[in-house]
Amino acid sequence: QMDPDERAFQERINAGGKIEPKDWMPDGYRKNLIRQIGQHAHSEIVGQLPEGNWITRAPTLERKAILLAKVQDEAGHGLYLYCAAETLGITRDEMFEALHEGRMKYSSIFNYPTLTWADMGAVGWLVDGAAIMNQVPLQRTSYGPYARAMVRICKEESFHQRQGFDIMMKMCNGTDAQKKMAQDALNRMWFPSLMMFGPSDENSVHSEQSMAWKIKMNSNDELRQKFVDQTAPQAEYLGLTIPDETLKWNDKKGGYDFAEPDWNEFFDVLKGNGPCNQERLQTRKTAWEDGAWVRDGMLAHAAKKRAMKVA
Ligand code: FAQ
Repeated sequence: QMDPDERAFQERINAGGKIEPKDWMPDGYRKNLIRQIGQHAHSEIVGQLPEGNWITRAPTLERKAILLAKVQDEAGHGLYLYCAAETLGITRDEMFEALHEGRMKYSSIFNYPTLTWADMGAVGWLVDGAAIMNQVPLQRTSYGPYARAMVRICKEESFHQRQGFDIMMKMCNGTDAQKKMAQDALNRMWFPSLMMFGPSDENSVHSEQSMAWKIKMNSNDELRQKFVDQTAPQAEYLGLTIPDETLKWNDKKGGYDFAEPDWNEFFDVLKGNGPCNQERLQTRKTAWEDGAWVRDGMLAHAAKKRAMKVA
């Protein structure tokens, strides 16, 4: 028997209503949202690292300016998302602590290295492409602050995706060596990009409840299929080959058949054993420790100002 508060809450969600920070909400709704928004925020912040790696080595001034702006946008996305999570009663410090202690995750994709300039193209094209596929529906998510944060984030992500595709086009129309680099980046990024949508529906622990609460609007497999359907023709346009021999248009289902990623690899990366997990987490911890003097200084300044007001 559903509690009357919970029933009213579910009815409001079913009718397309938004839940706002001060509204009553079930404990599980709050917890699940903190988990998802917090992990999303961490992904944006950790997600700066693979591309940050190439800012100093961008091939032209224009490419450098674009990449710098893109990486800065990701910082902004992280900050709006931390704010959205804070409206649910968790502090930013608590979320950082959970990240640093391995109690909160960030997207598996950022545990892979970016080895060549073509990876900047592949990340924008595929990783931002997958992110948009997942985030456009989240603009209609039931929690108001999260839905509103998604509107601006999606606009910026579309620009990111276009800039990635533009790098790929340039490289694919370049020398043989450049085209080879583009193909190599696609080969390495393809399956990790498919993993961004999460485990298959049957192994997704949160999907059912999250979809009932409209914290999530689509299942992991639904979005993965849409991503493949969108991306396969783009690869063809670039003259690149997706590293999946089974990839084939299926007229009956109106979508592509494709190979699943290696789920053992996925769960292993989640456990911390991906190629860059340790490096990424250590970079974040070091940044936090190195920033301690700034936080201390600001707190001391605020305390001094407060004391002056009292006096
Ligand atoms: N990586 O039950 P489910 C970006 C975990 S975009 C790591 O299916 P759920 C932009 C999951 O947390 C990337 N962990 O989970 C950018 C859960 O573990 P938990 C971020 C994953 O939440 C681009 C367990 O597996 N986007 O950053 C992954 O219903 C370029 C069971 O899974 C978002 O976060 C994974 N790939 O569905 C930045 C979007 N998949 O928490 C820089 C919002 C699953 O119980 C450069 N989030 N897990 O310990 C979502 O839509 C969902 O949370 C999913 C996962 C779809 C990611």
